Amino acid sequence: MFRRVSSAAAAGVVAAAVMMAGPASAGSLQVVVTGMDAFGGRVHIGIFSDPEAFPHSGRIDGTEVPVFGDRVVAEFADLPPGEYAIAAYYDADGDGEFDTSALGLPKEKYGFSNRARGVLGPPSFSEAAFRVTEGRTTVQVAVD
Ligand SMILES: [Ca+2]
Repeated sequence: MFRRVSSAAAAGVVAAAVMMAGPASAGSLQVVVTGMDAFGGRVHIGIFSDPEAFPHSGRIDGTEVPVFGDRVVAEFADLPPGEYAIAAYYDADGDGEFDTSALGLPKEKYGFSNRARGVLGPPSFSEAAFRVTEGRTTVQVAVD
């Protein structure tokens, strides 16, 4: 009986500590994108958390990084811990669009977290998903 009371009290202390931590409980995410084969253009990186919408909509954060070499690095701060997936593409001609052929086939390089590759379409969220925890998480994405 005493044991039960003390563990409940301990849980209360932990809960209070977590609540007081506030923004410190958020994670940061470093995304490293590789596979660009030219100088110029921009890498577009999108972060998703909605399994139903990925990767067509529901982008919760994202950025564009100019390409001056074979890799770019982007940092995202204040992400609540949880599951995320990344979609990235290399906008080689810098027109702000992911270029596709008349048949809808990609003409520019793209990639997802976990090196996920869909068959006849993008991968599912679960195939590309990774976990962000408190502290820093680094994820690599190769465009191809
Ligand atoms: Ca383009």
